[in-house]
Amino acid sequence: MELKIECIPTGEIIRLANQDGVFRCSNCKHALGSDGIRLTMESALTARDRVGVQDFVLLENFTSEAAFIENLRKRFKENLIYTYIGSVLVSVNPYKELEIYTKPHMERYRGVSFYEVSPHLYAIADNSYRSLRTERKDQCILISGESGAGKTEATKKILQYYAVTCPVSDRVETIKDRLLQSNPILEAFGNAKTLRNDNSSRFGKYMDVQFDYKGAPVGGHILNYLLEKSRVVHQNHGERNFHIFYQLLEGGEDDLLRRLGLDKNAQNYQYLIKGQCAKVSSINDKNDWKVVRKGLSVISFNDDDVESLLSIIASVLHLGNVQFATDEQGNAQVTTENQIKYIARLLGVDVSVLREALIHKKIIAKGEELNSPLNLEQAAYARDALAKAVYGRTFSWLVNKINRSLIYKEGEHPGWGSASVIGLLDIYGFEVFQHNSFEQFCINYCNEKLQQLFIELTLKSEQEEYEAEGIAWEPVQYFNNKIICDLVEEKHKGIISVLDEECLRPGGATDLTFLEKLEETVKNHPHFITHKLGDQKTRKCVGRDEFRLLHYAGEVNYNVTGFLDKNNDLLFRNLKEAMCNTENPIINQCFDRTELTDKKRPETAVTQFKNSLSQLMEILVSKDPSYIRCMKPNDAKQAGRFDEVLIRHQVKYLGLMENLRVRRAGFAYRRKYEIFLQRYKSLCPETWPNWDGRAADGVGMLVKCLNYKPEEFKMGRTKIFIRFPKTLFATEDALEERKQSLATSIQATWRGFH
Ligand code: AD9
Ligand code: MG
Repeated sequence: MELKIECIPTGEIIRLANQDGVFRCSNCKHALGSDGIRLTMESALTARDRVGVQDFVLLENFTSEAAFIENLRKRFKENLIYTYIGSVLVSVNPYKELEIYTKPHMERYRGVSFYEVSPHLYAIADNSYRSLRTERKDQCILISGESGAGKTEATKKILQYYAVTCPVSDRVETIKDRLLQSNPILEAFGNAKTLRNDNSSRFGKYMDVQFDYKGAPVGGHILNYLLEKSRVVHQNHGERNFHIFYQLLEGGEDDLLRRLGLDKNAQNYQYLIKGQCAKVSSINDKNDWKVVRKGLSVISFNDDDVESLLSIIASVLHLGNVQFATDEQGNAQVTTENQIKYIARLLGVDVSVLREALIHKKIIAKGEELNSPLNLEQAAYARDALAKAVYGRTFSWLVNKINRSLIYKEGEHPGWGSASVIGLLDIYGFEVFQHNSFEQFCINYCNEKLQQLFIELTLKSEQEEYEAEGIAWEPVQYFNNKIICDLVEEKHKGIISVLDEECLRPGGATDLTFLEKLEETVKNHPHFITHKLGDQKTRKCVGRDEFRLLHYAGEVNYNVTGFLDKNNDLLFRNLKEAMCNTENPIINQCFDRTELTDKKRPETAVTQFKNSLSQLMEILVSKDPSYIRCMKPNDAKQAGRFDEVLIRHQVKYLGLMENLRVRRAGFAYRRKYEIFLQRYKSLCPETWPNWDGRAADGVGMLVKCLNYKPEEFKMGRTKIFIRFPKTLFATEDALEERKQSLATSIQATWRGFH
C-alpha cells in the first residue's frame, strides 16, 4: 500500500510506503511520526496565506502589482525562490546556497508532471526534455533577467540536471563531462567582476545540447555573441579584467610563469589595475585555475595547446606594459624593449617586425606602400587594438575548439538518427551603469530583441492554446517594444544605420558628428532623447555627449565617446601582417591571410552583432520555447534582503504583470482532464476510487458534484479551464477536509501498529 501526502511548505508529495507494518517515507525512509516526517495535510495551495501561491495565476487580485510583489516576498522569506506564471518560471536569486539542487531533488522532478511538484528549474528542464522525447520537437529554454539575477547559475543547474538524469553510455560520459567542463573554461575567459556581478558574463552564449533517440546527451554546440573586448585594456573602477588573467597569476606554477615571463603580482600589469580591485573576496582564483586546467584536459587540449593558449594570455599582459616615448620628430618609439621581446616570443612573431608594426601605419597610396610613423596616442591605440584583437579572436577560437570536442557524429553508432536538441540561452542581462557606452548599447539592444520575442511567443502560444481547445480568444492589450527595436535597427533610419554611415564617411567623422546625425535622423522618436531633444526636464538629465533611450526596461543614457572606434574595431594592417606570420598555432588559426587581400571592408561590430542576433532569433522561433525570468532581490549581493523598489522595477521591465494578464485573460487555471480528475476524484462518489470512462466525462461528473456554475469554467478539448482562483481554492479546501479525515484514519492505523 502506498499513500501520498503533501508536506509544507513546498507542497511536494511524500510517498509513504508500508514496510513491515510501519509507514515510511519512500524518500528518506524515516518512519511516519518520527522526526523525518511531519504528518501534515497543509498543501502549498492551502498554505497560501503564509507561503503565497506557487502560481501567480492563482492570485485573487491578479492585476495588482502590490499583490504580485507581496507573493514574491512571502515566498522569498520562506526560501521558495521559484514561482510560476502559468508555464513561465520566475526565479529570485537567493544569494545563498539552498539545499534544493541535490540528487534526490533531481529525482523528484524526473518524469513528473509539471504541476505535481513545487516550482523549480528542474520542472522546466524536465518538461522540455519530455516534450523533446514525446513530440520530437526541438526545444529551447530562454533565461533572461538583469545582470546578477542568476541566469548563468540557472543554465549550469539545468545542464547538471540533464547530466544526472539522462540515460548514459560510454560516449555519453565523455560528452557529458565536456558539456559540463566547457562552462568553467568559458567563464574564465569570458566572465569578469563588474559592479553588478562578481561573475558577470561578458559574452552571450547559446548552447545546443543534442540528444539521441534514447534520450542520452550525445553532443553539443555553442554559439557565442559579442565578447566585451574593451575590458581587456580598460576596466571601470571596482571592476576586473577577465578572470583568466588573475587565475594564471595566482595559480600558475612557478615554472610556467617563468616561461611566460610573468610574476605573481597583478599590480605589475597595467591591464589589470585600471579598476583597482585585483582581489575579490567571493572569488578564489587559485582554485578556479585548477578547475580550468582540468577542464582544458577534458576537452582534449594537449600540453602544447595549453602552452600556446597561455602564451597568448601572457602576451596580452606584456602588451599592456609596452610604453612609448616620442623622438625629436614627435614619432612614437618603443621604450620597453624587454616586453616586446617577450610578446614576440609568446606570439611567435619576429621582434623587429612587431616593434615596427606597433609604431607605424602602412598606407597604400597610388599603388605604393608607405610606412607612416605614429604619434604617441596612435601607438597606444594600435597596442590596445592588438591586445583586444588577439584576446577576442582567441576567445572565438576557444569556443570553436570546445565545439569540435562536442561534435555529434551521425552514424557513429548504429541506430542513431539525427539528434534532437534543447537549446539554452544565457546572454548578458540588461544593464545600466553610471557611465554606459557602446557595449551597454549592444547588450541592451539584445535584451530588447529577446523581450520582443518573449511577448510575441507567449501571446501566440496562449492564443494557439485557446484555439486548439476550441475556446474563444479575447484580445489583450499589451506594450509591444517593437518600436524600440525599430529605433535601433531599422534600415537607413535606425541608430545602427546612422552609426555605420558615420564609420564609413571619409574624413571628419567623430563621435559627436555621429550624435548630430542621430539627432537629425531620429528626432521626434518618443523613445529617443538628447540634450537638445525632448521635454525641458528630461533634456537636462542628458549630457552633451550622450543620448538617452527609453528602453522597455528603463531609461539609459549612452555616452557616445568611443562609439566610432569600437564599432570600426580597426586593427592596423601591419599588425595584421605581423600576426599572419606567426608560429603560435592558435594565433595562426585566428589570423587569416585573406584578410590582407580582401578589398571588401569588414562588417562593423554592431552590424555583425545585429546579424548574429537575427540568426539567433530564427533559431529560437524554430523551437518550442520555455522561459525562466530571473530577478535579483538587492544590489548588495546579500542573502535574505528583499528590496521592494528593485523588485518592482524588474517586475515591470520583465513585463511580468503583462505576462500574467495575458495568461489570466480568460481563465486563471487550466489542467489536462486526466490530471484534474486524478487530483480531485475523491470528492465525487461517481469518480472515486476509479473512473472507467473518458477523463473529460469524469471531470464533467466531478464539476457537477462540486456545483461549479456555468460561468466558472469551460470544457476544452483536452483541458478544463477555470475562470476564478476562488473556485479552485474552494475545491482545494474540500480536498483538504477529505484528506484530514484520511489522515486521522492513517494515524489510527499507525497507532494500531505500536
Ligand atoms: V550577468 O548578466 O552574466 O552579469 P547572471 O548570469 O544573471 O548575471 P549569475 O548567474 O552569475 O547572474 O548569478 C550571480 C551570482 O548570484 C552567482 O555568482 C551566485 O553567487 C548567486 N546566485 C545566482 N543564482 C543562485 C542560486 N540559484 N542559488 C544560489 C545563486 N546563488
Ligand atoms: Mg551570466
